[in-house]
Amino acid sequence: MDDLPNANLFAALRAAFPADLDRIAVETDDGLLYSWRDLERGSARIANLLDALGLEEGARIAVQVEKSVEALVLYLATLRAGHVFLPLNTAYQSAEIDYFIGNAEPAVVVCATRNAGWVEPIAQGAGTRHVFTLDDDRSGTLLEAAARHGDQHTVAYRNDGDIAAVIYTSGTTGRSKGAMLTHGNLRSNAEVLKDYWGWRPEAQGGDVLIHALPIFHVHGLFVAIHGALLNGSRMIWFSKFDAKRVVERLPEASVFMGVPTLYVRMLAEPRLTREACRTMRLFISGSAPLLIETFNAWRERTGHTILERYGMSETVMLTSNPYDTVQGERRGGTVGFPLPGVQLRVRDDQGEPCAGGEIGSIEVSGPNVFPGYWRMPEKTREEFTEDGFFKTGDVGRIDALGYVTIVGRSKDLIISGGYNVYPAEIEGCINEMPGVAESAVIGVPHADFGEVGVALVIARAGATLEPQAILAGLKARLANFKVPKRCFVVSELPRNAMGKVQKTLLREQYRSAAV
Ligand code: MLC
Ligand code: AMP
Repeated sequence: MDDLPNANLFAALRAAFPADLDRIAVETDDGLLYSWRDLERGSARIANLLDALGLEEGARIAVQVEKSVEALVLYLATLRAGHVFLPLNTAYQSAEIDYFIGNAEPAVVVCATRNAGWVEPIAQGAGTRHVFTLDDDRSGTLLEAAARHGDQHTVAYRNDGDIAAVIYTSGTTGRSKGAMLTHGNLRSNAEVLKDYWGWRPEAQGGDVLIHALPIFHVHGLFVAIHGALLNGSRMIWFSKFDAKRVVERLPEASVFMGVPTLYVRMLAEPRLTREACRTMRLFISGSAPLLIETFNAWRERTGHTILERYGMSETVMLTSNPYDTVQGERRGGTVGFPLPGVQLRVRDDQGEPCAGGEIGSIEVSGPNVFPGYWRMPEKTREEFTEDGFFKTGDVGRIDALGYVTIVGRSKDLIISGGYNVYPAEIEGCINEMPGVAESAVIGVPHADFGEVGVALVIARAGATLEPQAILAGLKARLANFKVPKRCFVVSELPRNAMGKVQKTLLREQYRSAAV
């Protein structure tokens, strides 16, 4: 077995570092410079620290910290040491973190110092042996402990099928599932994208990526970071997205990746011009539908055609509009073609293939598709077909030329500013509030976030409910992006013959509620 090359994703990323390790790898928006040597040595020190903890095979390293280059180094170190990275959205509050840590049973938890007071007891309760802190000002106990370790480290040997990361994705019944992604899933996808999106080797001028997404989800953590690292490309690193600042830095960059909200906000900046984009090679959008209006406005203003792609936590990237015009044009409203190696099919309710552009359920397979959900074998079985295709829960069609269009979702999901919100989770919280008989949460159009949640709530007989109090109650318990933007107390909800709430009707009725 040891004769096989090391399939550890870190080994592939490290092999792409430029020969001159003193060159700049990451430049933060506030002017800090990190060389490739800093990434190499910093990840070695943390990997040595993890090794010294004597963790068991497959140990999970759960991380809820603000975005920083040190957090990126922690990710690299976790891969390097052969452990499983488990990133958590910084917006999650204690009840949410309690669930993730309880479910994942991480060996190590890394959190912000300001949260340690409540994270530490949760971690200890779940049997976690090591809790470290990491802040976005290069401080915290993790770096203090790592500084006592050496800066040379041999990359742990891993097979393609070994788990590299667990990404929690909300479940339709309200409880999140941890999608396990292997070194092989992540590496194969990154290699395909390097080629498909034409990342430029240094000899051809190289690339500079503006990284302005959070690093706790697939888009910012895998697609963007792996893209740059696997090409040995510099990143301009924003700890938080700021449309004005990003537009100001465009003339130093060549690649940008964002969710549609980022494009909407940049279009509102008067300094976004063709001239500002003169060095840019590629703008990529994904994680949520890009409105055709945004696609057209961007082309008109900048002269660039946004490349829209489609993916998910369980599969990393699945489809992409073409980079190369030889393969076809980038079509607004579509997510392009299945990536090389990805099989994507559309089937009807009977499981029959949809022919001639008919709409159906999207199913996928390929080296990028995850092996299953963490400790949920039954859920995993349900989500795969008998012949091994993963049911995405997205509804779409494939046209005669092969372009895939997502037309909706069979899963009851709201995508708000690129974050997923599962109505069942919000409804569950509302239904537990005193005086509430029932609730329904729906997604409605929103100019900035694309879609936002609206809650419809029915009071129990004799109870009086205040919409603002309901929203405040949710804010105290849930990550802020999950809190509906509006709440209405209603006397009834439309139902079908089976008694099921008809959310399609509600979405129509409340279409303009959040505009
Ligand atoms: C922030 N708020 C949101 C929100 N983000 N509300 C709904 N949806 C969102 N996405 C709310 C906050 O609760 C707060 O409300 C107010 O807006 C301001 O908060 P903020 O923190 O200042 O917002 P901002 O920093 O401007 O964040 C907006 C954003 C961010 C668009 C930059 O949401 C973001 O980075 N989104 C990207 C998500 C992402 O990376 N998705 C990839 C998933 S991977 P209040 O009331 O508290 O003031 C995936 C697979 C794939 O899907 O295909 O890629
Ligand atoms: P997540 O669970 O956060 O990984 O979100 C994945 C979901 O985001 C997919 O199943 C799609 O519903 C949606 N998605 C990702 N990219 C796109 C896109 N380009 N257009 C429409 N929906 C998208």
